[in-house]
Amino acid sequence: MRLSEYFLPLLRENPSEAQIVSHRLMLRAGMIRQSSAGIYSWLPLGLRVLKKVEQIVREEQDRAGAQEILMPTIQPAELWRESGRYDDYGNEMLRIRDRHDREMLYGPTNEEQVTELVRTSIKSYRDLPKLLYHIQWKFRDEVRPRFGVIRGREFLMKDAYSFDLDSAGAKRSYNKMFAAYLRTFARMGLKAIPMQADPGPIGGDLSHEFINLADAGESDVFFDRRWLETDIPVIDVDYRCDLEPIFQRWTASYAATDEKHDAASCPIPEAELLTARGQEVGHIFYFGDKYSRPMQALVAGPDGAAVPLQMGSYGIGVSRLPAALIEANHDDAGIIWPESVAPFRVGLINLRPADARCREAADDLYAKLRGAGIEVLYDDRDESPGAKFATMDLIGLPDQLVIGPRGIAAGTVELKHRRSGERQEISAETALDRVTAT
Ligand code: 5CA
Repeated sequence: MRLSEYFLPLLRENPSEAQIVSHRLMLRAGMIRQSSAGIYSWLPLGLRVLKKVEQIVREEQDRAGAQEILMPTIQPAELWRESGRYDDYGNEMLRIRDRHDREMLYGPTNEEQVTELVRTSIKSYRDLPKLLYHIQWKFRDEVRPRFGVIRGREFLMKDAYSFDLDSAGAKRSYNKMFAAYLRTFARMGLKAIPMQADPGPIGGDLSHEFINLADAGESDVFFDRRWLETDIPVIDVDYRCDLEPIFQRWTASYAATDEKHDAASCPIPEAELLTARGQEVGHIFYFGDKYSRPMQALVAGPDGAAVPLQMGSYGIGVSRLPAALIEANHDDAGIIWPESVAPFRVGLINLRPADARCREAADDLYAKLRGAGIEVLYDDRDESPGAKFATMDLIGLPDQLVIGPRGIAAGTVELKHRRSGERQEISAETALDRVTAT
């Protein structure tokens, strides 16, 4: 993509409405634009990141055996009356009437809708277990939408739902999602610590939040100091095996959110306990028959008796993640994208587009990078070198390739690694090899 043609509305000044670094940088780097409170448009650069995040989430859901569906954003009120949540949900729910005066709502979550889907399709334990997910926009009329896409009113969520015959089966499904979440966040280079959590309005008695430690976090969290030294790798998981050891391993060190933590019953001594702020990037719940019982989602067990399905639900804040990733990956000059979610792999800068030799060399390298399947943003604009460097640092692509008259004379280009700041003068061929190697 040529920057001269790209829709990248950068902001020079720090926007006054942005209180935290990720919100500031997303606005300045032309990733998002606010439409109204807590509601955003995603511009080309931001949408690329959102899609990469979404794709990693999708691949790991698929790998765990979850099947993708797509349920509507608009739901009928009757379903929520059946579960008893229509009134409970209060002002956070956006309630709508259609032209026939039927009560509808913009879904804040989908437990009811997916339960209705399954109760009319699955009648026997032989069709279990099932794990279904979708990646769909939600609306919650939050009291305080803030921090950009971190707490939006309209936001993109991955929500998965599990259906099992009994609680042992439901725990196996819970463990699958638990392991899938460890892999998902690790692939994004994000350390998201699983913490015991309060299930809130979703319900149930077993629940974990996956928390990215960040000063700008909205939750207070309490955890064993060992977590600071523990990295969460992309673990190998065979989803056909018993995953309880993985669950045990990654919940062995104490970690709990504010609502769940109780100083009196905390199992570790105060000297080992740390407290910090965190951002919730995922939340998983086991709530048994909370929805299946009132909604009569029953299956026949092996003895022929009808029992309510055992269910869990599993959310990831897809549109919150780009911001959480920026909180964890930035410096004074701007964003530093992890490779797996970077909007482009390489930024190519032509320092002197008016110079025929520079243009020829830069066009040639641009063609070769694209030929090698590398996503590249090519700064071919007629701007000062300083402005070009600042733009590339701000938008945070993992590697920068710089072509200028001095390099042309020496037969080299400059390769700058955004995260380390390391620079090398190398031939264009070597640079091509380097960026295609990873
Ligand atoms: N039905 C369950 C799980 S599928 C559910 O709704 N869980 S949740 O309420 O915890 O939301 C799931 C995830 O969505 C959260 O972990 C968080 O990352 C994200 N999320 C929740 N509210 C917002 C919001 N207002 N803006 C952006 N992301 C949000």
